[in-house]
Amino acid sequence: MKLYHCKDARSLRPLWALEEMGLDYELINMTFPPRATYQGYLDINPMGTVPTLVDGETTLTESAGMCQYLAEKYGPTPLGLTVNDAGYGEYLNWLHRSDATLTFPQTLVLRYTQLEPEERRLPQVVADYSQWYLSRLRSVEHALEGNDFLVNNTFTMADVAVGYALYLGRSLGLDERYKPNCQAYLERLIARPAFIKAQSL
Ligand SMILES: N[C@@H](CCC(=O)N[C@@H](CS)C(=O)NCC(=O)O)C(=O)O
Repeated sequence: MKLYHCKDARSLRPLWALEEMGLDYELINMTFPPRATYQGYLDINPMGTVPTLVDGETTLTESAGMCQYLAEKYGPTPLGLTVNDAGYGEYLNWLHRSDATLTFPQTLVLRYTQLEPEERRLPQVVADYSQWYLSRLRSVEHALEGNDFLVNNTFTMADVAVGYALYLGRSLGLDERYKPNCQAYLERLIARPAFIKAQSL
């Protein structure tokens, strides 16, 4: 398996998942944005986004989908729930929410605070989408009431996927506005040896 990665990008999700599962992989470390810096990347992933996971004939370009794929293809593992498990629906909901709802607004914050040149920065977009993200985070705060993890109070790929969204928020300075359950959850997740290893690569 080959994982195309940029430091601290969404590729940290599958990289962390690979480390949690103890799987073998080849890591291709690229400079962001790889469509401009890594020759031939658009042939591997025509969108030019990070991550890309290539496993034999299979190519995935969605980070939360990769976490699910790894658990299902290379499990069984307690990190992945399957259709007959209690909490399966919630688990899928978190996996999808992690990117579609929680990371998406942060990409606007990142773009209009850091990636665009000064003259194209948009403080109103930053303020609106920071608030958007923090409002959606209420779902996480609520799920963690009395729980250490999101589903069945057991660490799963849902925590990898959602945990990365919280970690990204920290890099944007949004964690100062996290509520106590989210703050403690993020600390718990980033103290895991597999996270520490993945983040260091
Ligand atoms: N939904 C995709 C989004 C991938 C994505 O947009 N990645 C960002 C980096 S974290 C990226 O490649 N941005 C550069 C671009 O869109 O050109 C996923 O979860 O993997």
